[in-house]
Amino acid sequence: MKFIRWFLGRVILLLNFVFSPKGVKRSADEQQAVDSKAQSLALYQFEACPFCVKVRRAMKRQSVKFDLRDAKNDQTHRAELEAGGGKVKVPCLRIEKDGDVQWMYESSDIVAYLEKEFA
Ligand SMILES: N[C@@H](CCC(=O)N[C@@H](CS)C(=O)NCC(=O)O)C(=O)O
Repeated sequence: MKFIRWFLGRVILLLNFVFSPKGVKRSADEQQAVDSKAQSLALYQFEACPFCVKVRRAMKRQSVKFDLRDAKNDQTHRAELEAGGGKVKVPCLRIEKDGDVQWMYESSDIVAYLEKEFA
């Protein structure tokens, strides 16, 4: 069972690599504004989780980069996610705004948020 899960994870990563989406092109100034806005975000994720791949593809489409935190192997990130968000479920987007922190679960909500903020 563990091997099948690992194998399917590799297939997902391979397909994601082969069919990688194209990122939107912006002027240097616009991209700088996006990069600076994205500094308030971090994604807690597992590398081969299909829902996390879905969110990373949305990031790629929007040409937005922020911290990817491995909540599977990195015990510090895992503990941060559990303490802040309330559960170890991924993907989870950590959004920091005006000193407040919001933890957003559900890949579809995260993708919709990225599209609203960066499209
Ligand atoms: N409906 C969720 C599903 C997320 C999900 O099932 N994530 C799995 C990893 S692929 C997980 O975190 N499992 C741990 C758990 O549910 O405790 C989404 O779209 O984000």
